[in-house]
Amino acid sequence: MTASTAARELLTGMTGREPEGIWSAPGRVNLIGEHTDYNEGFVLPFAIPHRTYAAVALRDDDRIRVASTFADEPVEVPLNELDELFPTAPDASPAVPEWSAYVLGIAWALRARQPDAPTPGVDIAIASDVPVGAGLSSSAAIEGAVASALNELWGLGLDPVALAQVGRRAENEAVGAPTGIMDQMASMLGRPDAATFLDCRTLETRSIPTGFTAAGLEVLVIDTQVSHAHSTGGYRERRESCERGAALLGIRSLRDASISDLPRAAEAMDEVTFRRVRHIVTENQRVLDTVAALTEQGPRAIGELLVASHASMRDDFEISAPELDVAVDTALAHGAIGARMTGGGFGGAAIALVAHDVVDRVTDAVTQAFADAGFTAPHIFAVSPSAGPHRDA
Ligand code: GAF
Repeated sequence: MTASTAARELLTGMTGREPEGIWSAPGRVNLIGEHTDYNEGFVLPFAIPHRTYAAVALRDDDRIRVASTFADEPVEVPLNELDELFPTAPDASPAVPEWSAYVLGIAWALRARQPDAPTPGVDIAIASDVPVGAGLSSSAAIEGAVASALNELWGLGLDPVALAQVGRRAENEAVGAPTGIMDQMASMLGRPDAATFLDCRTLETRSIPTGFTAAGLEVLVIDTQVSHAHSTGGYRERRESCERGAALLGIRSLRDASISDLPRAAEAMDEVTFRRVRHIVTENQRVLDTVAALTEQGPRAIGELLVASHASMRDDFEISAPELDVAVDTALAHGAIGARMTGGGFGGAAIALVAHDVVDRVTDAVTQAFADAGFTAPHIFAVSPSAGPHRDA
C-alpha cells in the first residue's frame, strides 16, 4: 500500500468520511552546508522522492484530531487550547506525544501567524515513506504536508517561504528542537533536477541545476540505521558553541566571519570552540564553491568539496559517527566521486556521488564493510532532486 493510500485509509477509518484532500511534502538530503543554517550562512539541499502524506477532513466543531500510522492512538484537542500546550519550555518535552507536536505545532503556528482567520476544526491522518531518524528530514516533510493542507483548507494564502517559517516555528517551539530553517525550506521549495541554494540570513534562494542525470551520476543515500534526534544534547551544544564563538569575535553570527578571520579566532577562544567556528566558516565557503563548481564545471567537479566537508564535520565539528565514517571511506575507496554525512549528524545518513556503473560496487562494498565492522546492515538507495509539496487528491 502506498503512503498516500495509508493516510486516506487511516482517515476514513477514524472518521467514517472521505478526506477533503491529501497533501504531501518531501524529505531532503543536504548536498553541502551543514550546521550553517542557524549561523545565518549558506546551504545547498535538495528535496527527495520520499514523501509524507496528510489526509485531512474538516470537522463541524473547533477541535483538531491527529492520527499517524506510526502511533497507536490519535491525539485530540480543542484548537483554542493549543496556546496552553505551546510553546514548549526550553529543555522540556512537549505536553503531547512528540510525533503529534509536529502536526499540532503547525496548527498552533498558523493560527498565531494569522490570528483573525477562521480556522475550523480538522481531522488529520499522517503516513510517510520518509525514513524516520535517518537524517532525511521526516519532520520537515510532516510539517510541509500539514502546513500546505491547512494553508489551503483555512484559506490563509501563505507562500512557501512563509510556510517554511511556520514549520520551523513548530519544530523549535512546539517540538522543542533548536534547529535552523534549512529542512523546511528544502522541502517547501523542492524542484526536480535542482538543488536549492539558500542564504539563511535573507532567505533568498536560487535553484541550482545539479546535472546529475546528464553526467551519468547518482546520489546514493547510505542510511546507517543509527537513529538521531535534534531535540537532544549534541545538536544544541554545537549551536551554543557557535553562538559563543560569534560573541567572542564580536560579530552577530558566524556568517560574518571569513577564512581570513580564523587566525584571530584561534587567539580569541579555546581550542574546541575554535574548531567549531572553523567548521562553520570553511563550510560556508565550501557551499559557495560547490554552487560555482556545479554552475561552471558540472557535478563531477564537486567531489573534493564533499570530502572536505565530511572531514570538517568529523574532525572539527565532531558530529560524525563510526558508521558514517565507514560509509564515506568505503564509498570513496570503491569509486565514489565524493561522499559525506548529511543532516544534523550523530547518526543518520551519508550521501555518495557515484557514476551509474559503480553503484552496485559501492553498494556491495559498503554493505560488506558494515558487516565486517559488526554494524547493523545499512539501507542504501538512490535519490534524485524532486518536487516540493503538492495536493495529491
Ligand atoms: C538538522 C536541522 F534540522 C537543520 O536545521 C540543520 O541545522 C541540519 O541539521 C544541519 O545542517 O537537519
